[in-house]
This record gives sequence, C-alpha cells and structure tokens, in this order.
Amino acid sequence: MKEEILLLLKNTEGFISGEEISKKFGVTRASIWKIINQLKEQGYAIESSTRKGYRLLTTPDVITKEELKSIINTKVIGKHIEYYDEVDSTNNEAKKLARNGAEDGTLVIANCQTKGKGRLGRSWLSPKDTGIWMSAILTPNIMPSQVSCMTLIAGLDMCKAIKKITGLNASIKWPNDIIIGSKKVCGILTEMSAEMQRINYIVVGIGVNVNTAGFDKSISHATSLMIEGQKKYERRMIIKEFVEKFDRSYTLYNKECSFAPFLDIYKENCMTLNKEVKIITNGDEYIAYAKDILADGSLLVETKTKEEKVIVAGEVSVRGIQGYI
Ligand code: BT5
Repeated sequence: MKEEILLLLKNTEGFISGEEISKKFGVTRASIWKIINQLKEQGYAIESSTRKGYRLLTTPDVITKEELKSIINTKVIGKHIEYYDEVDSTNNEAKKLARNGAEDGTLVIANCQTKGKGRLGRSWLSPKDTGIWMSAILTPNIMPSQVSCMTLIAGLDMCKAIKKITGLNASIKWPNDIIIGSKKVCGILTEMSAEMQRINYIVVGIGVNVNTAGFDKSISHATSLMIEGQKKYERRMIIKEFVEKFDRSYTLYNKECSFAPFLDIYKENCMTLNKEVKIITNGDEYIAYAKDILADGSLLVETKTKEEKVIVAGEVSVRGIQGYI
C-alpha cells in the first residue's frame, strides 16, 4: 500500500486529497495519514493541507523497497526487493532467502551492513546512508563453471551505470573491481550453492562507495564517487541504472550461455589489459604482462619467460606492479 501511495504522489502534479486517496485504495483517511507520516519519517518532504490534501515536494536519497519499485522498470532483476535499514551482510541475508526458495532476480538491499564481507574472509566497510550495499539472488540456467562470467557482467554493468550517472572515468580492474583514478570504488563478492552440473543459486553482492566522505588509513586504496566527483550522488539513480542494465544482460546471458556478446565492451572498459601486473596465487607471486581477455572471461598473461598462462577469476589476485592498481 505504501508503495502505491508513493507512486500516486509521484504521478500527481500538485495536491491530491486524502479523500481521493482513501477512495482509491478503499481504506480510511486515518490509515492514509499514517502512511504519509511513515513516508515523511523516511525523509520525503510532503506538504499537507487540510483543504487540499497532500503534495510531494522532494524525494530524498532513500533506497527503500517502495522508492526503488517506483523508479525501476525491469523484467526479472528487482521484481522482488527486500530492504533493510541494517543487516549483517546482504549476501548472508540473500543466501538465507535463496535457501527458502526466493524468486530469481530478488534484490536484497541495506542502508548499512554491520558485517559486510569481502572475498577470502576479508571485511567490507559499509557505513549507513553513504553506499550501495546490495545482493542479487540469481538462478540462471548455466553450468557452475560459467558463474564467474555472471560476475564479470555485473561488474561491467555497474561500471557503465557509474559512468552514465556521474560522468566519472570509471574502469574495471579484472575481474570485477571498479576503479576511478587509481582507487577502488566498488567491489563484488559472488557466492554460490551448486552441485557438479547444476546451480542451486548464485548471490552476486555489490558494494559501491557513493557519498563516503573519507576512509581510514588502513584502506588507503579506497575512494568514493563523492570524493572523485566533488559532489553528492543519488544512490537510487545508480541502482536504477545498474539494475535495468543488468536485467537486460541477465536475460541475454541466460539465452546465449556465453560471455561472447559482452567481451568487446568488457575489454574496452578494462584497465588491466596491456599492462604489467602482479599475479598473486596461494603462496606464489610473479610479474606478467596482461595480454588479453578470452571468450570465457579469463585473463591471458605472458610471463617474463614468454610463457602464456590463463588466469581464471577467483583463483588468484591481480595487482599493479607498484601497488593496488
Ligand atoms: C570485494 O572484496 O571487493 C568484495 C566486496 C563486496 C561487498 C558487497 S556489499 C554487498 C554484499 N554484502 C556483503 O557482505 N558483501 C557484498 P575484496 O576484493 O576482498 O576487498 C576487500 C578489501 O577491500 C578489504 O580487505 C579492505 O582492504 C578493502 N575495503 C574494505 N571496505 C572497503 C570499501 N568500502 N571500499 C573499498 N575498499 C574496501
């Protein structure tokens, strides 16, 4: 009901009377008043006049289910949204929902994470009001070995969304960190439950630092869109742009079961190529030249001894030779 009333206010120019709203939804004017107050508490500026009714003045940077549903237009991704003011980790929450049969494309979004996770047990700083902390539950018809492509595509779509909304020069550090300048603005953690030949579900968790004012010295390689662009951005508009792009990509990937349609555009957006990189494997480190991205999304490198190696996402870390990038 809150969702519908918000949409009605958004689509009404000027005032709409409490009576008209209550007639439309078949509820009392007191219930409408209660919902309007809840929206005000979430930060919506709504003018109330005893004679004229209600009028929406401004929409804040909220990323609640009602707000996102009122602006996102997709077929699969985000048809169902779960929003939390605070949660330990949206990936953990998404996995719980997935185990209970959540529908394909369900999005789990939080305003704050108390135990945000990075890869390999690392932590991900997720303070309230400043970032996008969200996870998509997917049940695609692909083999477990193809899951890393799904993550590459999510990274590519978020990179494109950031560029479109902010105009900042974002690029991808293979496989799926998003970088501006030489600092990381977005990270992705994909988790899955699968059997040998079949995926039960994938959870693609994405973290974007949007309006973070600064970072602790311990993560000096982190940045935010606000730091880079010197202005605040609306998280909901970045989420909308990403989700609508990813919805189309997901449908295409499910149909083609191949990374090929995304390869060229991925390469165009990837800053790792044609550079010396440091490959960090379990207990070993070596310098190599990043030559190409292959049709399955893996990275082709050439070592100092001219040996070619194919690096599969998830198995190693790739760093710059001087530092993170
Ligand atoms: C990642 O890990 O880059 C994946 C991050 C995924 C976060 C999302 S948020 C929604 C969903 N729910 C979750 O619980 N997680 C996902 P990794 O490459 O391992 O990077 C982690 C490292 O980045 C840490 O060890 C820190 O050094 C650094 N770091 C921590 N918080 C950061 C932040 N907010 N921005 C940039 N770097 C950060």
